Amino acid sequence: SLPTLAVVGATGAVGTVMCELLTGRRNVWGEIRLFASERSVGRRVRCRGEELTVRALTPEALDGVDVAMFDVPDEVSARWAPVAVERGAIVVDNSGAFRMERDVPLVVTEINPDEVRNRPRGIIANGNCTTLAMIVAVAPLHREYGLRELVLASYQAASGVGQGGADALHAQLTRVAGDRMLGSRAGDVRQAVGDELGPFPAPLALNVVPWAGGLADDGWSSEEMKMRNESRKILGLPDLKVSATCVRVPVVTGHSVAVHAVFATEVDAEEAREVLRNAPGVILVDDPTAGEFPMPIDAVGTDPSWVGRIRRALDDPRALDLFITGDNLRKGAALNTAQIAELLARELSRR
Ligand code: 2RA
Repeated sequence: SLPTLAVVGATGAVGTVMCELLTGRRNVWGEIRLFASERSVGRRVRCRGEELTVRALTPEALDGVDVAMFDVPDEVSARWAPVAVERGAIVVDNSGAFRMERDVPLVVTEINPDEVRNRPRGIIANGNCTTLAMIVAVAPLHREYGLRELVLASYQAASGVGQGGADALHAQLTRVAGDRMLGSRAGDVRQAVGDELGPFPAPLALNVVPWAGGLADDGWSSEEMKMRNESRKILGLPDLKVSATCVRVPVVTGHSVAVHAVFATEVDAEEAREVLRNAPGVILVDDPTAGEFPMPIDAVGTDPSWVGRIRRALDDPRALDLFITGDNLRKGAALNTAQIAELLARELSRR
């Protein structure tokens, strides 16, 4: 019989995309159970052509679950993932709670799928959405040239912080619409946006905000630390040099990253394009004169990482500059989680 799947956090931004994905992908699941926080319990949600009732998370409700996907805040995963494991499930966790733990593999299905078997705690972690979009395209270049250093700048969408982020951006855009003078005087956008900041530290409409996540050490943001630490772990390069600047931009969905990647050997832009053309999970969009480059408005709702603007650095024959965009709710979250879970479903049905 097919394994039973639980989706914990089924009504959030990522959970909603997860239900869409489960509807569209090849079905490998028996029963699907949806869980969410108290205020969504009882809601009817369509998933895989069925109308499912959202349940409250209790230890007993997890009995009989084979694979549990968690798309919830860190503290909810930290508390409930071990409960799901106790009840017999393998957990695929999309939060940051376990990613850097030594005995929890951090899996990107195009890069290190075999790591799913290395799960002494019964937990497998999914990467942060900004890291994921970028790493899917950087890994094949690493295999070709041997990565030494990454200098990154992110352009992150509002939905990266969940549905509340996307809602706040839309509300702000309504407040600033129509006034053609807005943005030409210091403070005028702040005034127009008023108290509609949502989860952001400053207005996002008509602005860019060089801050994502919380404060880590020495002025770095937690998001910048995640890009560094997760890239190292996924690629198996503990000494990789990584410097990231994470920036929130007024985009609803689709995280982009400008990448300066330094390698061990000389690189060639056309050869790099060929590598990326053949890489799984990547789509090459690199014809600037035809207006073709990776952009969130095109990448949203799609599975691959879009890669373009590939250039060899003018001052370093071992370095490439490129631009990557990926749907932060798909490969950045729900899709990679679903892909990991499907590897587990295959393993379970072989038993
Ligand atoms: C963000 N990557 O965009 C983070 C968290 N999912 O805010």
